[in-house]
Amino acid sequence: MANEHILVIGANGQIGSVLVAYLRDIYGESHVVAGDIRIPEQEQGIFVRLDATDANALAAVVAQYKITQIYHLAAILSANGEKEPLKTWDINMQTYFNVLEVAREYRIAKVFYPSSIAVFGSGIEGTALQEAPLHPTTVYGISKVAGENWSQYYHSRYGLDIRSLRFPGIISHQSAPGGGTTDYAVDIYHQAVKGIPFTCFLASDTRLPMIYIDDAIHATVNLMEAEANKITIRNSYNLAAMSFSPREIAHTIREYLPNFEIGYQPDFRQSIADSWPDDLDDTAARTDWGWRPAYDLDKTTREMIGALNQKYQ
Ligand code: AKB
Repeated sequence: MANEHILVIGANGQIGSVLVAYLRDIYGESHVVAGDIRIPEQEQGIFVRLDATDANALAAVVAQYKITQIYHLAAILSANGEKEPLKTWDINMQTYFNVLEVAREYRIAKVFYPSSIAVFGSGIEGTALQEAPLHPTTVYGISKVAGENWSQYYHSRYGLDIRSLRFPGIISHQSAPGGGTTDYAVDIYHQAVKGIPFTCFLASDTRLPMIYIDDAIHATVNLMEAEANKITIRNSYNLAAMSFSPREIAHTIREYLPNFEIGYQPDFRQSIADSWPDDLDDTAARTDWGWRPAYDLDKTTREMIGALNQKYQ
């Protein structure tokens, strides 16, 4: 472990900002390099300004810090992606090709690639099985399906140890999510704690799979630390924790903040949400490397309201 040198690309994003601190606790501060195109408000530990579309810049960081593992978290998400489809495809794919190639050339031991529930689309009613057909409706989803297939290809052709999770919407208080369809489930807590009525961009009964950030981080690191012979899925593992609608999350918030008000004005994100499954079957993750979520909706609401109360005090 002491010899690991980890690069997190997209370190200032919703997952990265929590993952970097978690990895530094495990591996030591000097063993984790945070890379992002955006300079962080507060620099802690090693930070490199990195545009992951620049293959040479990425290779220079990998060589300089003798990187042995890469977590590639940079991507344009589902809702923002629909505003500029071709740019989204270019950025999501170029950055991943650069990671795959640098990993091959520098013999990186392990790569983490986040996939998403956005890989699913029409043809699934209710719960998406691990082997469900993938017919994404967004350019983000298309890029994630392509990324999953390229992961499988680099694994079988070059033996690259790439591990991946199909993340549900992630709920966190540490940083704002950036341009996804599940963002409402974070924004709603901020508004509720500030005492402002919330207008939801999805209809009241739109159920989507979600996960609390601590569970998302544990799943990521547990998958990366599992023995290689336990990993039977080389495109991406379904990952499930909870599933709820805007009406249900509002109901749990009212248990803490009884005056909280919510209204509904569905926009273009409704059709994206409608194309995603209500829930995922994550039996493979549970069986192969022991995945178990610790947070349901009630526990998530308690954590979010507690943390945001402190933030806005
Ligand atoms: C999004 O909404 O685009 C993301 C995701 C589910 O991958 N949060």
